[in-house]
Amino acid sequence: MTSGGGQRVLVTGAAGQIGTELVLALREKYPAEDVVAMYRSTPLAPEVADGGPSAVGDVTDAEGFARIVEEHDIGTVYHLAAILSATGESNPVVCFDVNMGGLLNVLELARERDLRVFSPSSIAVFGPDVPSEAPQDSVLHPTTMYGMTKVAGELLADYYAQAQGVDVRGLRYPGLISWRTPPGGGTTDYAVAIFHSAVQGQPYTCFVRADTRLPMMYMDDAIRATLDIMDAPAERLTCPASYNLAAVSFRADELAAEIASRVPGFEVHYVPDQRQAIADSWPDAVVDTVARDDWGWEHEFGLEEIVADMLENLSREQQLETA
Ligand code: NAD
Ligand code: AKB
Repeated sequence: MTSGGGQRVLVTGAAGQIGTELVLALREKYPAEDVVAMYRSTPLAPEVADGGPSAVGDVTDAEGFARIVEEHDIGTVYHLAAILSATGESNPVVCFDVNMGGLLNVLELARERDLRVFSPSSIAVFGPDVPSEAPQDSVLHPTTMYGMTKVAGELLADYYAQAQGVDVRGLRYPGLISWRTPPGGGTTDYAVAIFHSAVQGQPYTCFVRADTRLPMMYMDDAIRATLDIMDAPAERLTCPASYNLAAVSFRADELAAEIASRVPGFEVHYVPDQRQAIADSWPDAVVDTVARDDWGWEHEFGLEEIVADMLENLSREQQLETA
């Protein structure tokens, strides 16, 4: 076990899109009873709830969170509980409270109890003034509250690492595509919702323009990157809390065309809403050569592989539901 203070691992936000899959992956890597799934109101997926320990709590409640860490003998926290970009623009104060207050509670406890921390960042740290392919070292002027909390979260993580000696690591995930758990209120959610319509034989109404190009990644790659960066030797990491991470970039209509090549007759209509402005504020792609050089990051899934795997898994799930 690679934890600091205690023996076990805690995943906050364990009912979410990433948390569900990360808990399952960690329970493959470590004994299942050593991986605690923490959630608030959204229930855990049955395979997470039934496969090991869990705890109910709110990351903005410092005392309650400390109790969970103490009771479960936690040494490493994968801190995924957050409010994402689209929900964050509807509720900016809640977004600030959860994303900043929750992270501060996690990092303070990490300082007191010698915990290791994974704290994800996002392509949302970038604003409209970066090049269309954002380099690792860019100006960070996001236009959303979510992006602002991610920039401040990276700075907070760097502060706790440098001034307080906390081992905290993080990745700037692109939009993540997965079939097991629906995404929780982000701008890149169209790249998941489109598959659900396709397997149901329905047309999809896409909330961004056809020519919207964003950085994306399959969940399998994101989970592998998460486990790899936590295992990487500290001396290899030149920007431990804020690595650009890339896999593929595609326009919404390129994704639709790839799906239509496997689902004949599939139709997409484009009706942009307020999420278009968020998508337009993010870069088309990110440059992740520093992650590749520092700790050997390589993605495995391109657009074709993502589409094939998504359609296969969602079709199987749908057949099971209707059987
Ligand atoms: P999600 O919305 O699917 O899950 C987040 C979970 O946090 C939810 O289950 C929610 O109930 C929980 N939560 C919210 N407020 C809470 C609180 N106060 N206390 C406890 N739990 C609370 O999000 P996700 O997509 O799994 O994202 C996880 C992390 O990864 C976030 O930090 C997010 O910013 C980051 N990220 C995600 C993506 C992506 O495409 N999914 C991309 C970039 C970065
Ligand atoms: C969102 O769209 O908010 C997330 C992200 C890229 O951070 N998927």
